[in-house]
Amino acid sequence: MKYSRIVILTGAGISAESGIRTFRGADGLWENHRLEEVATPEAFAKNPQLVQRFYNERRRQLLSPEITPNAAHRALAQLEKHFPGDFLLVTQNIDDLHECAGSRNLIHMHGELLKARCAISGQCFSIREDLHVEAVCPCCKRSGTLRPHVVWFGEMPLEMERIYSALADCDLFVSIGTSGNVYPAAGFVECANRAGAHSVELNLERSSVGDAFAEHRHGPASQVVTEFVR
Ligand code: BV8
Repeated sequence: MKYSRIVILTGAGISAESGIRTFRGADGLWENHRLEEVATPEAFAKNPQLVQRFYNERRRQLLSPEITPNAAHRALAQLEKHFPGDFLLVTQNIDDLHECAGSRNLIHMHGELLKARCAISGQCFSIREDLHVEAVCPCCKRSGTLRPHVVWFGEMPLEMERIYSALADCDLFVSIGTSGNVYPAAGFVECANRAGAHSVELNLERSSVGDAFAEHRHGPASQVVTEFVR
């Protein structure tokens, strides 16, 4: 591969073939609520049980044994392992399938489904059998202070400085399995183009920001990603 600094962005589409529903594929609906109505601090303040149910249901699905990384996750982990240059994987997904496939240099810009965060200290805890979000917080010993460690609409995504710095310096930007509907992630391709990088969209179909990419390969991620990294 003739590149030396790669940034990859993934969205829900890379986990679709592992059995995790995408947002727009399911009309972005859950119990007749739009994602933008459930995944917000206001929704959590107004109806914490509804929001907890939303995340508990997705956590239960993610932890079921049949949900495993697919060939696209594995191809990215192999690329990172053998690529001699700089490699950064930024995911919008809150599942742990990239880690399970072996990816290491990874940023979860929208947080992680399997973690809870103390609203007081900001400390994060892995959600396990004996620690769920409704439990007493291990650090402040109070109940009601834990929340999903997830970035909601209107909240600042994580590690944005590190992401923008990598985008400003990359010579290859690859976007995989994202509809390009959610910002600031949907704007990353413009940053890469300004850096003079080659930009590639690997997706089932052209995304909302498809016109900004120099190259497109459409098809299921398990095929187009494995072919691209070959
Ligand atoms: C913020 C965690 C302020 C929760 C999520 C302009 C600039 C800045 C902000 C905004 C802006 N305009 C609007 C905003 C506000 C808002 C926003 O973008 N709203 C949208 C609805 C218009 N953004 C925010 O609020 C963000 N924060 O702006 O803070 C700020 C910003 C910068 C600086 C200072 C302050 C926070 C957004 C994060 C919200 N949290 N997730 C949870 O998951 O429950 S977003 C959530 O939805 C996901 O993380 C993901 O990002 C998004 C879903 O998008 P996709 O991953 O693309 O999934 P989708 O289903 O849409 O598409 C799947 C794609 O895969 C499809 O294209 C499909 O064709 C394809 N596909 C399907 N199967 C396959 C496949 N591809 C390949 N193979 C297959 N088999």
